[in-house]
Amino acid sequence: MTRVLKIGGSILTDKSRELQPRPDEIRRVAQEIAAHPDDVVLVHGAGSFGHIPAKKYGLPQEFNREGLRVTHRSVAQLCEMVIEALSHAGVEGLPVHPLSCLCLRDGRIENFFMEPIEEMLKDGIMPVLHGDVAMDATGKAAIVSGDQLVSYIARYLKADVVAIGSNVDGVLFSGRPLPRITRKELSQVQSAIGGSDEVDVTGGMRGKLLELLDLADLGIDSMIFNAGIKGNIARALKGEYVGTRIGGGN
Ligand code: IP8
Repeated sequence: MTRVLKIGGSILTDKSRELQPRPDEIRRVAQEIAAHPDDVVLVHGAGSFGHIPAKKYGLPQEFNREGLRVTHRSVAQLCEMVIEALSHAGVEGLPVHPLSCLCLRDGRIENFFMEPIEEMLKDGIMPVLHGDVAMDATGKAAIVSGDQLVSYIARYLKADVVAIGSNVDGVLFSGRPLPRITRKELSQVQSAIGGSDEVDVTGGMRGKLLELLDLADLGIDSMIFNAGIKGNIARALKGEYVGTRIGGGN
């Protein structure tokens, strides 16, 4: 059972303060993942390690070489903390930095060298990816969100479980999480679905939903759930739909 799990940067970091991890939450998340570690590709958001430096340097609208370097360096640091916590929880993971293995065109993944991820899975190693800066064949500076990575990887690996954990209970409509959403229903709820309250250069909840609806169009359902609630990550990894299910099911 191949599983693609994303844990949002709002869980792992304090998104209002640059380079501010939440060590207790990183540890808890690692322990929950360690309870169901097999065939999991882990993607984490950039949180305040990515969105704040990216915004400071005007990425992705402006091409800023220093901004690319500084932003990548700090998201890689967060990735290292996640891998360290996983190792303490008994799971060996390795970093797969998107900057070095994929290329975008107009902000969308065009080429992605997936073999290292497949080999790691075969060898019982958890690949750990993250939202990152990336090169774009059109010459623009670019950012690849963890959500876009989830959607691409889930499609490529034909994942059985696809789950995006954020700090809200799912896709909220009138303050309540929708149990399920399909593309047909999107127009009715779209105006109520926001971006993000914090600094976010990749589109917040709307960005997640659009990525996952693309996946649902290919027959792969997914979920957006609250990873801040203890136990939810384990439930999601077992394939239980928590939060909002994206897609129509079979
Ligand atoms: O937190 C954003 O990734 P996300 C990546 O998954 C950067 O949206 C560098 C801001």
